[in-house]
Amino acid sequence: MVAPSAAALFIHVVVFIVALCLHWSTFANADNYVCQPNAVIPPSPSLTPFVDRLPIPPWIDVSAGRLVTIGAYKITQVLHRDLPATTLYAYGTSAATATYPGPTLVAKQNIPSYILFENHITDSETFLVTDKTLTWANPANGGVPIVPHLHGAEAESASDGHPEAWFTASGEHGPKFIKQKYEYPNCQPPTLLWYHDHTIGITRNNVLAGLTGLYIIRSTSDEPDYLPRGTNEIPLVIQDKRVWANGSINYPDIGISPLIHPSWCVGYGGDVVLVNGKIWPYLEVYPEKYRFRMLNGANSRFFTLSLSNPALQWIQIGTDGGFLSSPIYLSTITLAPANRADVIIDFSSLAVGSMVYMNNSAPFPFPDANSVVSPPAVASSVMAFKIVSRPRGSPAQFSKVPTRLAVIPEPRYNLATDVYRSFIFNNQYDSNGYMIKSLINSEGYTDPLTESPKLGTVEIWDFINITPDGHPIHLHLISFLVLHQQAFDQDAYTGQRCHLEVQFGQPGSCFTEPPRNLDATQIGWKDTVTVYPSVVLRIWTKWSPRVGGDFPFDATSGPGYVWHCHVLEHEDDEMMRPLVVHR
Ligand SMILES: *[C@@H]1O[C@H](CO)[C@@H](O)[C@H](O)[C@H]1NC(C)=O
Ligand SMILES: *[C@@H]1O[C@H](CO)[C@@H](O)[C@H](O)[C@H]1NC(C)=O
Ligand SMILES: [Cu+2]
Repeated sequence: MVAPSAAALFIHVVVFIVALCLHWSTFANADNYVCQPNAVIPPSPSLTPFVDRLPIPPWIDVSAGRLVTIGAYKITQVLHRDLPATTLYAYGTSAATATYPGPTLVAKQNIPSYILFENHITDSETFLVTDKTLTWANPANGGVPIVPHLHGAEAESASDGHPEAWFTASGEHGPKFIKQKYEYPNCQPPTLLWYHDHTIGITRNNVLAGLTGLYIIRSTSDEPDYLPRGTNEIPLVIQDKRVWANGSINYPDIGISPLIHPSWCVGYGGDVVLVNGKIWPYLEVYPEKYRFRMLNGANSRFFTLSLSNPALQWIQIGTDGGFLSSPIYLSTITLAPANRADVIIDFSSLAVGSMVYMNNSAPFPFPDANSVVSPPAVASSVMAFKIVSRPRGSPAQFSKVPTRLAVIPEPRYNLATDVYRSFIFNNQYDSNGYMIKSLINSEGYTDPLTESPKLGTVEIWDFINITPDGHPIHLHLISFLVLHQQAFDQDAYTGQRCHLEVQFGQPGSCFTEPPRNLDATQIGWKDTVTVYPSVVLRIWTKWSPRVGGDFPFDATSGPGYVWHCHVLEHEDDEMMRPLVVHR
């Protein structure tokens, strides 16, 4: 590891001291989590798993250059055979066809798509309680403000779904609103993106209510044509919820520190897992290869996914930002909120009639479940696969696992000349020791802009996590590469008995290990990466398009971008910072 520049060191030390001043005495009850003991969140009714067929959201081709209109509607949808219909907010082309998750929008590389987003939700306020003590949209005329963000897209900021670019059904706009007709140039490698609501202070409500959908960029040049396709390419939107017996979503309405934030909770742990909007569904598959385009669309929950048949492995071919350089074979895949995985499962050795279960073993909260959560937010089942034979006369699909996929460049940088920034993730606690905020260098969304990278330059960012939680950090506009992570002694660091500027092995270093090799969740192009507690994670950013050259839009114009934690409860309570690029 190369030592940071003198200027960077100076900034780092200042930040360190500020963080200590505010938070020195506040680590006591760090693991009092979610909404305990102030609110008891009852479990969902007991439901039989694997009785509903996996729905496939409608596909909409957005590559024809025509304007596609996607509205947000209030709908009801049956989430499980034995539950009454649930009230949701959902995207679709009409009230009658809106679905949770919304339609999968399919774009072609280098062909712009034009989406007009509309808000048809006429409720006077969201049906999941709004915590009005947070920084939030707060429309003067009421209503449910929405603003869709296409996660992972290289897009102009006026089309990026800035948190303050919201709009209501009655036509009221947030202060950063420019337009509702968004343009996505799709000038980036083929991958799975997703669109979801991003409204300031109520993103967690709107996403849990159903405002989520997938967006695929396809490429004829950069994507092998022999991958599993058609009926053998299946999108999987994985989310957790808690439901009442009447079908309604159970989201706590009393917060962990109600005198400060009446209903805000530090996380949301559901006890049922939905895939494509059904609780514990099943999918019939032929004994062939399948390509699954998986998204963790949960508010807070991480998933560590495994397959119950030991003959099967995950063959991961892609991550958030597109293809890996070559496939990796894994027994588990961990997805933080907002992470995607492009995987192949080869069912061809399995007998017709057999079942395969997709299970989850990630702790909640992540990565340390030793917190007070009642009842335990266990969600170990995800979905099932039933092997069935192809109908007579229908030929098996030929497909294969590629050996080489994409060229991932070697990240080049020079800490003496490139901009270096470091960020300490710290929590704020109330006088009883209950967490009330997650912050970045003790700053939240409304604090002044500090991240303004120059177009075309490389910047090295260090994320230093002194909280008990893993934070999936998402940057808008660009994808990045992880350089490494290193564990450090959190107590010694916060007690100022050591330094992160000193390399591992040198006297006075806080590091407890040399820089680690990347794990499977860190390789390839990322737009969201998890920073574990007591870890410094270093990323390489380049503020230009992935394919090189200049952005096909003015990235410096419009309301700008944001970067934030993708635990939506954290994002909604200030773990988000403005991001504006300059020339
Ligand atoms: C569903 O049940 C919960 C818990 O009893 C209640 O708070 C909620 O109002 C009910 N929702 C509807 C739509 O009846
Ligand atoms: C996976 O899920 C299935 C179905 O719910 C269950 O029978 C099995 O025990 C689970 N396996 C593990 C390792 O948890
Ligand atoms: Cu977080």
